[in-house]
Amino acid sequence: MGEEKPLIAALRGEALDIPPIWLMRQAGRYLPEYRELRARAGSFLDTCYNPEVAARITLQPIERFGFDAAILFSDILVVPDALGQKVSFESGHGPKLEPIAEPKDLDRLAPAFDADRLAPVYQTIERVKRELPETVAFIGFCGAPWTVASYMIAGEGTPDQAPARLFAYRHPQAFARLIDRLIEASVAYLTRQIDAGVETVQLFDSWAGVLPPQEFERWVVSPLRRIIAELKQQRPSVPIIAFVRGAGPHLGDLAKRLGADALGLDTSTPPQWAIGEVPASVTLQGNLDPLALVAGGEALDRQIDEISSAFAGRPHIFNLGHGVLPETPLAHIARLVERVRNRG
Ligand code: 1CP
Repeated sequence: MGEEKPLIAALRGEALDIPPIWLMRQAGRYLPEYRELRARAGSFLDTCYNPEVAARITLQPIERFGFDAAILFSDILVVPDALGQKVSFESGHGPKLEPIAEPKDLDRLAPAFDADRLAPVYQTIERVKRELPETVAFIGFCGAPWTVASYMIAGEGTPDQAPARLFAYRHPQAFARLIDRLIEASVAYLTRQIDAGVETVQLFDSWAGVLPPQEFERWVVSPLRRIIAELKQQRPSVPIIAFVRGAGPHLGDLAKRLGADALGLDTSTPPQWAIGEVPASVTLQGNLDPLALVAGGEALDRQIDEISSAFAGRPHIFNLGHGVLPETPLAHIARLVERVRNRG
C-alpha cells in the first residue's frame, strides 16, 4: 500500500501525531544559497522564468531543513505579466507594475489569459518533480484575484491597498471585469500547474483583511468560491489550501462556504478560537509569528508549544502566519523543525 505523504494525509483530514511542516516564503532571501543563485541569475522575473534555477531554488529549503513540502518558486505577479501588464522587481524593493488608474487602462491587458505564456513555470515543476524526495509534497500556487488586482491597480506594494479599494468603489463594473479575468486565469494557470506535477495548490489572499464586509464577500469570498468550485470539477482529487490573511471573524463562514480542504491562519488568529469556528473536516494551517522566528529563544519555544498543543488531535499543518522574514536566523528554523517533530 502506498503510504501517503504527511502533508497530503493532513489535507485529507488526518490528524497526525507529528504535523507536517513547511513555511510560507521558505525559498528566499534568508537563505545564503538563494542569495548566491539570485545574484547570478539576472532579474527576479528572469529567475522565476529560468526552469533550471527556479527548480534549484524550490529545492534549497528542502535540502537544508527537510520540510514536508516544497512550494514552487515563482511569484503571484507572473499572472499580470502574462496578461501583458509590465512587471518588474527592483532589488531590495517590492514589485513595480504599470498602474491601472482608470477603467480604460484595462484595455492594455490581453483580452484573455494565455496559460502557455507561463510555460517556463510548468517546466520548473517538471524538473522539481524528478528530484523531490518521496515523502515531500509539492505545492503550486497563485495569488487570489483580489490580492493580484490590488497590485495591478496600485502598481506597487502599499500599506493598505487604498488605490484598489477606491477603484472598486468608483468603478465596480470595470473592477468586476478585472476580477473575472483573474478568476479565469487562476483556474487555467493552476490546472496547468497540476498537470505538470504539483499535488496541491494554495491560493494567497494576502490583502483580504483590508475590506469591509460587503466588499469582502464580493471580491474575496465569491471569486475564491468560483475558482475552487471550478478546480474541484476539473481536478477533483487535488486538495486546495486557501490563505485568507485577515479573515478574522469570517473564518467560520469561509470554512463552510469556500469548499477549500484547508484554511491558512494568520498570526493574529487565536488557535483555540479557530478550532471552535472550523469543523475538523477542514484542515488548519499555521500560524507562528514570523517575528518569533526572528527572535528565537524562549519566545519561539513557547509559541511553538502553544500552537502544537492547541492543534493536537485535529488535522493541522505547521506553518507561519505569514512569510519568512529575510533577517530570520537559519538556526531558529532548524530549531523550529526539530521542536515540532520531537515533542513529547
Ligand atoms: O529575491 C528577491 O529579492 C525577491 C523577493 C521575493 C521572493 C523570494 C518576491 C518579491 N517574491 C518571492 C517569492 C514568492 N512570492 C513565493 C515563492 C515560494 C515561497 O513561498 O517560498 C511566493 C509564494 C510568493 C507569493 C507572493 N508574492 C505574495 C503572497 C504571499 C505573501 O507574502 O503575502 C505576495 C503578496 C507577493 C508579491 C511580492 N513579491 C515580492 C515581494 C517583495 C512582494 C510583496 C510586495 C509588497 O507588498 O510590498
